[in-house]
Amino acid sequence: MPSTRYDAADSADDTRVEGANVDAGGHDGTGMRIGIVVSRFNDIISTRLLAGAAGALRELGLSDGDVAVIWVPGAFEIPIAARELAKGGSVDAVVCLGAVIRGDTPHFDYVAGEAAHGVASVHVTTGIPATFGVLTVDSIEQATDRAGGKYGNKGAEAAVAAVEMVSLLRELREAGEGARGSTS
Ligand code: INI
Repeated sequence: MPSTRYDAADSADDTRVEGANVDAGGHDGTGMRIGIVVSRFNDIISTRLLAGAAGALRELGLSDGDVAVIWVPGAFEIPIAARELAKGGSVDAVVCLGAVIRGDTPHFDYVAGEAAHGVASVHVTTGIPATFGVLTVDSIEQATDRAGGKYGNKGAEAAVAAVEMVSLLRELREAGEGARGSTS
């Protein structure tokens, strides 16, 4: 089982900063619905990222039925699938997974850049958090190190970030509604 590099003791639930009002989401994913969009290109890496993400979501209390996995051809196609999932209303967050590995041409920059901008635009335009577990690396070795190797599993980290963001946004939205209610 790939390492998740996630330790409940480091959970954002326990975040305290002297003199600052730090609000951070929790890590209880029970009852959340999460979509995972994963690219087939470099699937030797993306399947490991997917295993890491699925394992982390299970650890955080989601049942397998609450996790939808959507495959796309490459990282370039991740944003449009993530956006459709987010707009569809069937998920609370989308975890985006893939591996873009630098070659000898500028292709890498276009694919990696569009994947990153596209995923960021999903949460900006839909209000549904979309997390970025797409590796952008120079070599297959660097990718392996980050897909369950010596630098952990970025798929698991993106899954933990998704649960944390769903929880945080719920808190912020409830607080916003409370504040509006108290002035009316
Ligand atoms: N897609 C990836 O996910 N990773 C890559 O490293 C990659 N490279 O190197 O070309 C890649 N290209 C395919 C791209 O994402 C699209 O699927 C393709 O261009 C069709 O639109």
